[in-house]
Amino acid sequence: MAGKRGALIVLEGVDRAGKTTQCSRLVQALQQSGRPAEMMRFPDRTTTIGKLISAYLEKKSDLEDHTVHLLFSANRWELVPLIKKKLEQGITLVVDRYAFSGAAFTSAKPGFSLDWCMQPDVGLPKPDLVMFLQLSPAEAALRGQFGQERYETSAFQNMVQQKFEQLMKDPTVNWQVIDAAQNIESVHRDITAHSVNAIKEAQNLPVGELWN
Ligand code: Z5A
Ligand code: MG
Repeated sequence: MAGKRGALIVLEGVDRAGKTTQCSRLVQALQQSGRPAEMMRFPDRTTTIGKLISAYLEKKSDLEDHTVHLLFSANRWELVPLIKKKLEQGITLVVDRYAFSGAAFTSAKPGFSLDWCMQPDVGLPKPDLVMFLQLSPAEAALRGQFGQERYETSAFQNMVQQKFEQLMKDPTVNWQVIDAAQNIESVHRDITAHSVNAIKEAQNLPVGELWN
């Protein structure tokens, strides 16, 4: 009998919402309960493409806006064979940002439509669950100042939040909004409950294609 596949679980949200914290906690909890799980993050700054992106985010280089958008997308596509292999092996992948960040961040720039921004990621492995960690700018501010990287300003982050809200209206994606203002433990409990459900539901279904 063929083994059961793993689930593709994505965490999205604004700056300092706790995505990275919660991805690691979730992977740990799944592993401890006997469910094989691994973490991935986008951008994956370790690849050749990822290094170009990282230099851009750190403002060590400038890239034309369309170009960097396509690099972020290419950085996901280059990992698709690995994503598919892990899912087939029954490993659940917990992913820190995905195509939704790609579309939300570039479409927050002047002159970019959300539709254009989504196109390069059409057909990526479709997440079985996307959790949006909701946090107001006031609550994010309590977690410290913005960092020094590109995009880390309140005007830009407000625009990004609006774009995420547009993306969340899409009923073809399994969105769950999580109240990220709760303490780390409570957020973790919510996220784990949704994930365990998604793992159960995904195991006998084929992996879908995003936005297709
Ligand atoms: N980007 C793009 O343009 N296009 C794309 O396709 C993709 C990304 C994929 C890279 O971000 C940038 O690239 C990002 C989007 C853009 N630009 N911005 N902004 P990144 O993922 O590398 O960013 P980061 O440095 O990891 O920051 P972050 O993701 O915004 O933070 P976070 O992961 O959501 O939060 P955290 O690191 O887990 O927590 C932040 C702090 O809050 C930390 O001190 C925690 O201890 C604390 N924390 C966490 N949870 C709580 C709770 N519940 N209560 C209190 N304090 C908490
Ligand atoms: Mg992070």
